[in-house]
Amino acid sequence: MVLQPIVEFIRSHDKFILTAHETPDGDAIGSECAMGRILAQLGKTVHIFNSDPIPRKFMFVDADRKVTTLRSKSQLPKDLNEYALIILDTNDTNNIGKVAELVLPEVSEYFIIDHHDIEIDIQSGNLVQKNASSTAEILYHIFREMAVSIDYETAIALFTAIVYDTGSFVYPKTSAFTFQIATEMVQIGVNPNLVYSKVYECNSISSVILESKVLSTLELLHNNSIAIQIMTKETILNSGGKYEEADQIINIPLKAEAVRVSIFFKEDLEGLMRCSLRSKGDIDVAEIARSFSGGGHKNAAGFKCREPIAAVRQKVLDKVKEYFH
Ligand SMILES: [Mn+2]
Repeated sequence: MVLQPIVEFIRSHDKFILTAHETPDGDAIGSECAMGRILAQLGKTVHIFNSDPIPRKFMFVDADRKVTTLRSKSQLPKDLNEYALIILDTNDTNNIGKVAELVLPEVSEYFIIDHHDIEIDIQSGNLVQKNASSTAEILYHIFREMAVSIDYETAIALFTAIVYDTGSFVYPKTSAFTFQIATEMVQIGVNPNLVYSKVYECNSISSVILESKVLSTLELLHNNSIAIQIMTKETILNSGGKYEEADQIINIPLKAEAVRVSIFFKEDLEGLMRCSLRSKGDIDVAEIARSFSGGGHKNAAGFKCREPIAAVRQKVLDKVKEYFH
């Protein structure tokens, strides 16, 4: 891994804004919090701004209560042009929402750290390690290179990010090195059962109701090999749950051996429809997502729907079905 450019980037700036992708997940939040603590340790000024709120289940990771939802310019530091921006867990500047509009054009420089598959060359400095299990895993390499000390809070953030992004150490990019980092984090004091219970057993009751409502939309096609679920704005409102609480529902159909692709259309409260895709084995859903201007990993990807859902649904199905011949 070529670490010198990011080490140099960190050393050469004093003020940082950290951000991650829209609807931040465990890796996005954990990576921001870990990087935030390390930069603070190095004496840097740090702010964390996201376009969407931190999901309730990841609040325990934000020990310093630094993760802020960016709503207006007035929240930003006055000397924004003296700040450098680090974009975590996405390599697409169209995927950072309000930060792209209010921060990106104003900062002196930006740097991307990510592990999603990418085809185009990024213009800015960047560190994209496609084989890494998580962005947090890349951060671990950077921290070791810089010889900073990883304290308990930083270890919790890194461990949670890795647990989330590897589906508890089982997704395809999980490596022996992923386990080595986890071992070290546990040696620092992280309790794996505590992290599990925070991430997977502290959901709201309304999120469970939301899950049952979405699961009832399940449609099975192509000999049960393709599963489709839909969550509308009304479904969210009727359940009392939150958009971000639906992040695991897409994995449920994959529990069936026959299901090889799970497709999930989800509308947020602003009416924006997104399509998430998960697959097992050789079906490359990142390639499918890219044909709709999205992106991701081979087995987990997504895109924003720019056309009516019925039309997108058919186009996605046509693309997916190509993999079954
Ligand atoms: Mn990630």
